[in-house]
Amino acid sequence: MIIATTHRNTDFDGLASVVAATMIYPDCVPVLPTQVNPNLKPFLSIHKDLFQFKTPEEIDLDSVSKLVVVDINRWERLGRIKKLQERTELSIELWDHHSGDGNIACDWSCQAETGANITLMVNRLKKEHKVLTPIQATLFLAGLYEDTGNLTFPSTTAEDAYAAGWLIERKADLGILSTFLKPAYGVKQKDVLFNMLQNADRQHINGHQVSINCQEISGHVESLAVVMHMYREILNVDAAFGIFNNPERKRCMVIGRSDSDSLDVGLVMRGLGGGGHPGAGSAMLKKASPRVVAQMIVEFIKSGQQSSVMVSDLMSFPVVTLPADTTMRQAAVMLREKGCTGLPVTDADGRLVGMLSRRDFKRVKTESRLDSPVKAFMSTNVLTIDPGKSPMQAANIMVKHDIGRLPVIADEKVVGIITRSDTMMYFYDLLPD
Ligand SMILES: [Mn+2]
Repeated sequence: MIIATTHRNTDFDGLASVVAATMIYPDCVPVLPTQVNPNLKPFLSIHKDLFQFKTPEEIDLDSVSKLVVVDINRWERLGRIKKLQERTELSIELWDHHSGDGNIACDWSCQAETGANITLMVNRLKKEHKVLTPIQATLFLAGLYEDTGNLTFPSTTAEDAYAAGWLIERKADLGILSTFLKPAYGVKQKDVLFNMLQNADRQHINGHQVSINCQEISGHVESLAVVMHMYREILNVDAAFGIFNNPERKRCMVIGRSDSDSLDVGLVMRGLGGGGHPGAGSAMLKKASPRVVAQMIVEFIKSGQQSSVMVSDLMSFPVVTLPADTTMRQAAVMLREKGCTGLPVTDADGRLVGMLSRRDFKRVKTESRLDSPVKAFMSTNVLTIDPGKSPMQAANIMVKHDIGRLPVIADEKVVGIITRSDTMMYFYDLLPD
């Protein structure tokens, strides 16, 4: 007998991958762990007659000749199926998209770091020109969307997006999908979040609002990343760190989320022996006291390891400024010559007093008014930014006030100017070195 199975606390990706396995391996019996994620239950009860899942208890393990493991690479996550580990003559095939240390030795495997495991299996189905029903396509897309956050998580690859396109072509039902796809946020996660909010703290570190929260957890709690994401959003801090201490297992899981590009969570996590990228990261520490871990996080942030790119790196300088008594006629020539849509206006000491833009010429009604000084037409309510601020902060101000440029001010002097396109170039990583 061939069986296909996946991890306990099965998610849509695991479920979809088990169903895909039955299409790839003829006569394969799909085995679903008894414990599945809460959001799978309504789907399973509606589609009960369609998928003939067996529980591990219903399987005569002695008659299993081949085991297909999907969306996991560790025996201890397989529940009762783990007993097959002792069998020597068993053939094992593995489909897994998790990086790192698995412990299932297999005869054949398909492993790649895609955002979802179902992507690997969809690629095979595509190659074999398999025909999918709309229900299968919907289930597969549910798995793909859940694991990639609708293709938004940084782990998402182009392969995932191609697979999604292929599934939509095969009539995956997006309406049904949104009904079943709720974040993996169940009772356990709700309890953790509730406890975290009850003793939430805020600290000011290096100009950042940061919250560091220690929680004791027991057993395995999935989706703590989702909890951290919500926690940071509710507290509305720049960055949030959750230290989840599991005394039985003598280990601490640290998860960080940041919304500020000047606080790189990935760097902090690398300092703790983990990893990640600027917005999200995690680390696993053995035998560490949560209090010490919290101190380490504070130290890493204080030591100013954080990113690096500032407004001063992106701004243009020197800046052409208009003395306040320049006439509108002269200013028009300047704007045309410099090819810009606005210029800062300064007083005799070089201090910023206003901003003149092309728009302001609309208020020049008569020819003679062109001889009036710019200070009569400029806007005096000028927003500025410090050279040490982050590109994200500059972009936030420009978006919020719908302006295209910000004068950069240091010691009351205009030292540069940063435009919307400067920040766009930075976000899309298009800056010349
Ligand atoms: Mn997965």
